[in-house]
Amino acid sequence: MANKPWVLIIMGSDSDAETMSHAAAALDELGVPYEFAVASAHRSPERTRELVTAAEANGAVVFIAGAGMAAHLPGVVASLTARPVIGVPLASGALQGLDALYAIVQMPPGIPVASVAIGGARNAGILAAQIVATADASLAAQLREQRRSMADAVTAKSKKVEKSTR
Ligand code: RP5
Repeated sequence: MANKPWVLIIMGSDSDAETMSHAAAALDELGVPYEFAVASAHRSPERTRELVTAAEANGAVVFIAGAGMAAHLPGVVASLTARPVIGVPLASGALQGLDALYAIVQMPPGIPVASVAIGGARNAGILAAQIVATADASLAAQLREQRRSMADAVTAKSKKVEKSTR
Protein backbone atom coordinates (compact mmCIF):
# COMPACT_ATOMS: atom_id res chain seq x y z
CA MET A 1 0.00 0.00 0.00
CA ALA A 2 2.81 2.42 0.88
CA ASN A 3 4.24 2.21 -2.66
CA LYS A 4 0.91 2.02 -4.47
CA PRO A 5 0.22 4.90 -6.85
CA TRP A 6 -2.29 7.25 -5.28
CA VAL A 7 -4.41 10.30 -6.02
CA LEU A 8 -4.39 13.67 -4.27
CA ILE A 9 -7.91 15.12 -4.00
CA ILE A 10 -7.60 18.77 -3.13
CA MET A 11 -10.30 21.43 -2.82
CA GLY A 12 -10.53 25.13 -2.13
CA SER A 13 -12.70 25.00 0.97
CA ASP A 14 -14.34 22.65 3.42
CA SER A 15 -17.61 23.81 1.83
CA ASP A 16 -16.50 21.79 -1.22
CA ALA A 17 -15.97 18.57 0.74
CA GLU A 18 -19.42 17.04 0.36
CA THR A 19 -19.36 17.23 -3.44
CA MET A 20 -15.72 16.19 -3.62
CA SER A 21 -16.45 13.14 -1.44
CA HIS A 22 -17.99 11.56 -4.56
CA ALA A 23 -14.50 11.45 -6.12
CA ALA A 24 -13.23 9.73 -2.99
CA ALA A 25 -16.14 7.25 -3.08
CA ALA A 26 -15.37 6.34 -6.70
CA LEU A 27 -11.74 5.65 -5.76
CA ASP A 28 -12.83 3.69 -2.66
CA GLU A 29 -14.97 1.42 -4.86
CA LEU A 30 -11.95 0.65 -7.02
CA GLY A 31 -9.42 0.35 -4.19
CA VAL A 32 -7.32 3.29 -5.39
CA PRO A 33 -5.64 5.08 -2.46
CA TYR A 34 -5.99 8.82 -2.08
CA GLU A 35 -5.48 11.74 0.26
CA PHE A 36 -8.25 14.30 0.70
CA ALA A 37 -7.33 17.84 1.74
CA VAL A 38 -8.27 21.53 1.62
CA ALA A 39 -5.90 24.17 0.27
CA SER A 40 -6.90 27.41 -1.38
CA ALA A 41 -5.10 28.91 -4.38
CA HIS A 42 -6.02 32.37 -3.08
CA ARG A 43 -6.16 32.08 0.69
CA SER A 44 -3.30 29.65 1.28
CA PRO A 45 -1.01 29.55 -1.76
CA GLU A 46 1.99 28.33 0.26
CA ARG A 47 -0.01 25.41 1.69
CA THR A 48 -1.14 24.54 -1.84
CA ARG A 49 2.45 24.49 -3.06
CA GLU A 50 3.59 22.38 -0.10
CA LEU A 51 0.79 19.82 -0.47
CA VAL A 52 1.25 19.38 -4.21
CA THR A 53 5.03 19.18 -4.21
CA ALA A 54 5.04 16.75 -1.25
CA ALA A 55 2.34 14.62 -2.92
CA GLU A 56 4.30 14.40 -6.16
CA ALA A 57 7.46 13.48 -4.25
CA ASN A 58 5.53 10.79 -2.33
CA GLY A 59 3.94 8.99 -5.27
CA ALA A 60 0.73 10.82 -6.17
CA VAL A 61 0.26 10.07 -9.88
CA VAL A 62 -2.95 12.05 -10.53
CA PHE A 63 -4.37 15.18 -8.94
CA ILE A 64 -8.07 16.02 -8.63
CA ALA A 65 -8.68 19.67 -7.78
CA GLY A 66 -12.14 21.02 -7.02
CA ALA A 67 -12.97 24.69 -6.65
CA GLY A 68 -15.84 27.09 -7.00
CA MET A 69 -16.16 30.74 -8.09
CA ALA A 70 -12.84 32.09 -9.52
CA ALA A 71 -11.54 28.53 -9.59
CA HIS A 72 -7.80 28.93 -9.89
CA LEU A 73 -6.88 25.92 -7.77
CA PRO A 74 -6.75 23.30 -10.58
CA GLY A 75 -4.56 25.57 -12.70
CA VAL A 76 -2.27 26.37 -9.80
CA VAL A 77 -1.96 22.66 -8.99
CA ALA A 78 -1.12 22.02 -12.66
CA SER A 79 1.56 24.72 -12.49
CA LEU A 80 3.23 22.79 -9.66
CA THR A 81 3.26 19.28 -11.16
CA ALA A 82 3.69 17.72 -14.60
CA ARG A 83 1.35 14.88 -13.58
CA PRO A 84 -2.25 14.92 -14.86
CA VAL A 85 -4.68 17.28 -13.13
CA ILE A 86 -8.46 16.86 -13.30
CA GLY A 87 -10.45 19.93 -12.37
CA VAL A 88 -13.91 19.77 -10.82
CA PRO A 89 -15.89 23.00 -11.23
CA LEU A 90 -18.10 23.43 -8.18
CA ALA A 91 -21.44 25.24 -7.91
CA SER A 92 -20.94 28.12 -5.51
CA GLY A 93 -21.80 31.83 -5.37
CA ALA A 94 -24.00 33.80 -7.78
CA LEU A 95 -22.93 31.99 -10.97
CA GLN A 96 -23.39 28.46 -9.58
CA GLY A 97 -20.35 26.86 -11.17
CA LEU A 98 -20.40 28.43 -14.64
CA ASP A 99 -17.60 30.76 -13.49
CA ALA A 100 -15.57 27.82 -12.18
CA LEU A 101 -16.19 25.80 -15.36
CA TYR A 102 -14.95 28.62 -17.57
CA ALA A 103 -11.90 29.19 -15.35
CA ILE A 104 -10.97 25.50 -15.46
CA VAL A 105 -11.54 24.78 -19.17
CA GLN A 106 -9.90 28.01 -20.33
CA MET A 107 -6.37 27.15 -19.27
CA PRO A 108 -3.86 28.84 -21.59
CA PRO A 109 -1.66 26.60 -23.78
CA GLY A 110 1.14 24.77 -21.99
CA ILE A 111 -0.45 23.97 -18.63
CA PRO A 112 -3.44 21.70 -19.30
CA VAL A 113 -6.20 20.84 -16.85
CA ALA A 114 -8.84 18.26 -17.77
CA SER A 115 -12.32 19.23 -16.67
CA VAL A 116 -15.35 17.21 -15.70
CA ALA A 117 -18.88 18.60 -15.45
CA ILE A 118 -19.96 21.11 -12.81
CA GLY A 119 -20.17 19.00 -9.66
CA GLY A 120 -18.85 15.98 -11.59
CA ALA A 121 -16.61 14.70 -8.83
CA ARG A 122 -17.56 11.06 -9.35
CA ASN A 123 -16.34 11.18 -12.93
CA ALA A 124 -13.13 12.84 -11.73
CA GLY A 125 -12.55 9.85 -9.45
CA ILE A 126 -13.26 7.36 -12.23
CA LEU A 127 -11.05 9.25 -14.70
CA ALA A 128 -8.23 9.35 -12.16
CA ALA A 129 -8.58 5.57 -11.70
CA GLN A 130 -8.47 5.12 -15.49
CA ILE A 131 -5.16 7.01 -15.56
CA VAL A 132 -3.77 4.88 -12.73
CA ALA A 133 -5.05 1.79 -14.60
CA THR A 134 -2.81 2.48 -17.61
CA ALA A 135 -0.08 0.85 -15.48
CA ASP A 136 -2.29 -1.59 -13.53
CA ALA A 137 -3.99 -4.42 -15.44
CA SER A 138 -6.04 -5.57 -12.46
CA LEU A 139 -7.48 -2.07 -11.94
CA ALA A 140 -8.22 -1.89 -15.69
CA ALA A 141 -10.18 -5.16 -15.36
CA GLN A 142 -12.13 -3.70 -12.41
CA LEU A 143 -13.04 -0.66 -14.52
CA ARG A 144 -14.28 -2.92 -17.34
CA GLU A 145 -16.35 -4.89 -14.83
CA GLN A 146 -17.81 -1.64 -13.46
CA ARG A 147 -18.94 -0.73 -16.98
CA ARG A 148 -20.39 -4.20 -17.54
CA SER A 149 -22.53 -3.86 -14.41
CA MET A 150 -23.65 -0.38 -15.54
CA ALA A 151 -24.76 -1.92 -18.83
CA ASP A 152 -26.68 -4.60 -16.90
CA ALA A 153 -28.35 -1.84 -14.86
CA VAL A 154 -29.47 -0.11 -18.06
CA THR A 155 -31.03 -3.37 -19.29
CA ALA A 156 -32.82 -3.76 -15.93
CA LYS A 157 -34.10 -0.17 -16.17
CA SER A 158 -35.39 -0.84 -19.67
CA LYS A 159 -37.25 -3.92 -18.45
CA LYS A 160 -39.15 -1.72 -15.97
CA VAL A 161 -40.55 0.53 -18.74
CA GLU A 162 -40.47 -1.54 -21.94
CA LYS A 163 -43.70 -1.96 -23.89
CA SER A 164 -44.71 -2.67 -27.44
CA THR A 165 -47.98 -2.13 -29.23
CA ARG A 166 -47.21 -4.14 -32.32
C1 RP5 B 1 -13.65 28.68 -3.52
O1 RP5 B 1 -14.63 29.53 -3.07
C2 RP5 B 1 -13.90 27.35 -2.87
O2 RP5 B 1 -13.48 26.33 -3.72
C3 RP5 B 1 -15.38 27.34 -2.66
O3 RP5 B 1 -16.06 26.61 -3.67
C4 RP5 B 1 -15.78 28.81 -2.73
C5 RP5 B 1 -16.35 29.31 -1.44
O4 RP5 B 1 -15.45 29.06 -0.39
P1 RP5 B 1 -15.88 29.32 1.14
O5 RP5 B 1 -16.20 30.78 1.23
O6 RP5 B 1 -17.08 28.44 1.41
O7 RP5 B 1 -14.69 28.93 1.96
O8 RP5 B 1 -12.37 29.12 -3.20
